Amino acid sequence: MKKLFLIVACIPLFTGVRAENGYDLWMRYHRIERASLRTDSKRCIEGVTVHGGTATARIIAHELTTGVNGLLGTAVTPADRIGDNFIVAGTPVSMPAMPSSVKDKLQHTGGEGFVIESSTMQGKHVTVIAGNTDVAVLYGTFHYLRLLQTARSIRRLAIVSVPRIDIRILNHWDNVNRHVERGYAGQSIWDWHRLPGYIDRRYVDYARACASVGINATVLTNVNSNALVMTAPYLEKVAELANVLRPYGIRVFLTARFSAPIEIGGLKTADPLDTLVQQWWRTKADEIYSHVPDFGGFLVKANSEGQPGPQNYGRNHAEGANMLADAVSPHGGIVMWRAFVYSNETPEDRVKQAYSEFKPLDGVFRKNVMLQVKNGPLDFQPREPFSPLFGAMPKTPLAMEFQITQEYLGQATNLVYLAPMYKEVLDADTHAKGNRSTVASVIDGSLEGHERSAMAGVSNIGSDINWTGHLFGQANWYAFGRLAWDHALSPETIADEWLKQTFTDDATFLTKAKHIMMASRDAAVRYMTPMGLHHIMGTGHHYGPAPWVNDAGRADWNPVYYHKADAQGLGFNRSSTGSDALAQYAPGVRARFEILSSCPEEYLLWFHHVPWGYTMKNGAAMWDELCARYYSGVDSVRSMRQQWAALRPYVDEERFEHVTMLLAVQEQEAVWWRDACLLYFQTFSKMPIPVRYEQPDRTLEYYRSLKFPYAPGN
Ligand code: GCW
Repeated sequence: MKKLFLIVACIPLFTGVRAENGYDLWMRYHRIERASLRTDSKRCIEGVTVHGGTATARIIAHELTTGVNGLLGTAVTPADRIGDNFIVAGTPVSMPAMPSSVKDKLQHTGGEGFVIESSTMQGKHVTVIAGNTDVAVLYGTFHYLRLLQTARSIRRLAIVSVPRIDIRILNHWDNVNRHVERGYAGQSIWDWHRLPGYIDRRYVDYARACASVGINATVLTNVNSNALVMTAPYLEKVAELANVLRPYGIRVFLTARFSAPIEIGGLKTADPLDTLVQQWWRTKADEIYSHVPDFGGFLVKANSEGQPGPQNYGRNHAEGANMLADAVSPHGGIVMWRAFVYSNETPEDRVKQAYSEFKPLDGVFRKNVMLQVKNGPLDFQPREPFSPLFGAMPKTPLAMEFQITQEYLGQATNLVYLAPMYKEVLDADTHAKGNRSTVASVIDGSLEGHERSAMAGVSNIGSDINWTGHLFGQANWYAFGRLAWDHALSPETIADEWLKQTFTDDATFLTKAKHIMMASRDAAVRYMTPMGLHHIMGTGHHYGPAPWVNDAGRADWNPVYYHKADAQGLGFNRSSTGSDALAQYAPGVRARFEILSSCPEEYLLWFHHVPWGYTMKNGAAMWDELCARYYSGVDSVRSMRQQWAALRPYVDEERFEHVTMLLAVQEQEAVWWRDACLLYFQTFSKMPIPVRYEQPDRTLEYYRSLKFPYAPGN
């Protein structure tokens, strides 16, 4: 007994910081460390009044008081009347006494934007949190709490914030059996078996977390879909989830299996031009809306990787999408049709196929169809150029699809902060309408004046206690939401916010931890796929390197298809002398990449087949530069480990050890990537790994023999 007490008593002494398992995400609401700031903030928050009687208003009152009391160590309870130094929250309807300056600003904030203003109301000094809807007020509330949590002064506030993207949506690749495709954080959080009766507390915490960063929609099911979810018993479960998410402003979408009319409808065909099929979908949509009146609509993966679709009946993607769009349009629903389409039968360079398929369909989709395009033309690689569809379909609203789960970016064993990658794509210039037609301006609708805009993120959320497997995976969920709300935010700012809320606002900690995060994506590119290499991961599970694989079920699932290593050199020639994928881009973009000597080196092997001895900009031979980058990638991970080790005094033991262990795994994996790839490419280059580097201590045969039959997410 005594012994046990001793051990328990020792733990807090270890760091002086209380143990945490990561479940609370960035919403921990721990007491603000700096006493002066706490005192200062307390003066501005003597009470809280939330107007309105809706479920959302109750959530606001609860969140605000829990947050404030936790952060300031106070015991404020929601009051009916306002007083001096109160926070007052509401809409122009629920709070008619709202100051006119705030009301004026709300003219321009739409249904989701908010205003936070230090003002006077009924003769009292107050901070007003206002929006045109309760959900907008909720977003304002979370923003206010973020200010407190990130140690900003709340004394004189004048904030107006409006989301730049309308639909900010998570895509769960969650199967109804709870297996998550490309999920590395346990099982699906949707416990279908116990729904609708049992409401897991996680659903509420998921909703809170999403709303706190402005995510307003979610697709519950995998794009490789199962028609079962559209049957009556499952729709009852979906309805329950929608009921939990609704007060947090989150609309539910489902994936629609194109062959559902056959599988669950008993029809002989799913031909989109068949009137019985059309009728079946209309009736199905009516049924779904009877369960979920604000149902968002369907996300569809069709005629891709074995999924059924309109082409099974000789129809095109627009005919398929429009049929579903007609079914949901009476209810205000939309269809998000994915452009991730490529075919085994087509010998065309895989990265060209989506454009070839969809570009001719520009202008023929219904108004309530959006085309959802992955950030790059291939498949969520560590670095890809932006998809040529961005800027090429002016008449069709294009939604961005980012991947948050790190399928090709170290899964849940590697710390890789993705905001710099998202940002790189968003800031890329498509040259669609002269200069500065960024991808961001395409997807936020501003370039072509589209009314509807969307950004989707393939979720990295699972049943693990810390939600995302790797604690730093939380930062990617966070960053996705923040960028979907405002793509002008910088990755540094977002990292800073996340770190402060997740750990501490200590300046030394922040500088070092931010440094780790900001360097991490570039490091991953270097130890996995430097200079434009791509898709050389293990086949199927995509875990680790396997550039040698050449026996996958279809040509374009083989790494050798992508790197094209031979005695002459390395890389995929996509210039006009090769597959000419560059012809799918605007001339300004094409010019940037077409000529080998001027092509930015981070994309070199994406666009060119480059001789091993080719002289790089720094004078090194291509092979030597390849070695240099692989080695520097590993060095970066080693440096990340060292930097993290120095942060022990700032982090509780549980989370500190979690990250420490995973960084050690990351280093091993980085070395594995480096050595396996270089040993393999060396069989073509026949050039030595420069002696100044530590030499691989395993053979290529060893690396080739590694098998991972139970790698997660597959
Ligand atoms: O990245 C690939 C994944 C598949 C996924 C597919 C897609 C859901 O390896 O698992 O399927 O993309 O985006 O449809």
